[in-house]
Amino acid sequence: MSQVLQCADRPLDLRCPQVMGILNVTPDSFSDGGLFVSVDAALMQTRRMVAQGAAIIDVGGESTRPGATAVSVQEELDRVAPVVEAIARELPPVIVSVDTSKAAVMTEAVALGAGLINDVRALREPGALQAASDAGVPVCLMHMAGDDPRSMQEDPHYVDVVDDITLFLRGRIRACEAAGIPASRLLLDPGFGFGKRVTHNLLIMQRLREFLALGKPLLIGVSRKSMIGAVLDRAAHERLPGSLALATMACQQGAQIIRAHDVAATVDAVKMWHAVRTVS
Ligand code: 7PM
Repeated sequence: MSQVLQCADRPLDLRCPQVMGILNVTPDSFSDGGLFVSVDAALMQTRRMVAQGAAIIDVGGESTRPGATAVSVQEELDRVAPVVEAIARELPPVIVSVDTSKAAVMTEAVALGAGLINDVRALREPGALQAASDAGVPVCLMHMAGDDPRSMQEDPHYVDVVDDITLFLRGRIRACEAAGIPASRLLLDPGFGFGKRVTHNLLIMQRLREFLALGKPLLIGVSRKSMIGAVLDRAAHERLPGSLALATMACQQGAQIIRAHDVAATVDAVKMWHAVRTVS
């Protein structure tokens, strides 16, 4: 596994864990009446996350919330494209990740400077494999039970949750390789919360190191997720300590990218873990 991942023109050092800051560009987070996304507000939040140590900014225009309504290609492009372009232009060396499942959004975002594709559907939408292959940037393949966030939590069932996710990811790695995406360009993510019960999520964290057998860098998203709410009985805004505990456990088991809302606190946790890891 290479220690530096080339994300378009920007290198990502994976010798120590890196933090990916979450930037939602759905109109409910940054809008003036719910119709458009404010590029200024997005840039302001991005500058703060970069100053706090985020190496990657994950720009997402489709809400993957269970029960959320689907977004058209044009609407997602309208939300994401101006923000991707502005960040890539104004804030190098941060890497822009585009959180999308749509081929056209991948193509356009990478043309505007995105250096990473983050797809919660692992390139299963029409044209996505080819678009990602042509884009030439790294891709994070995430596991989701089924392919629709609206129904994924209805009755999640696994024989063995870690083995089943491993099998799924292995299949998607093969599909990527068949589409001409080099093995060195893939990242994997077990998809905490995406079609999993609380016990499934806890088991995935308990056994996270098993995914290293697939030979790819691991990206982990646990920030403020409902598994923390369920264990601790905390509302979303009270889940930072739980998020940091899980982020640290993920680092300890070899995860290399931590996707987080609270960048400053997550960077501190990761740095503390790394200091202990490397002292001699
Ligand atoms: C509602 C429910 C809002 C869930 C937002 C979410 C991941 C991701 C998301 C992840 C990767 C969230 C999720 N989660 N991409 N996108 N891995 N690669 O909590 O775990 O941010 S959206």
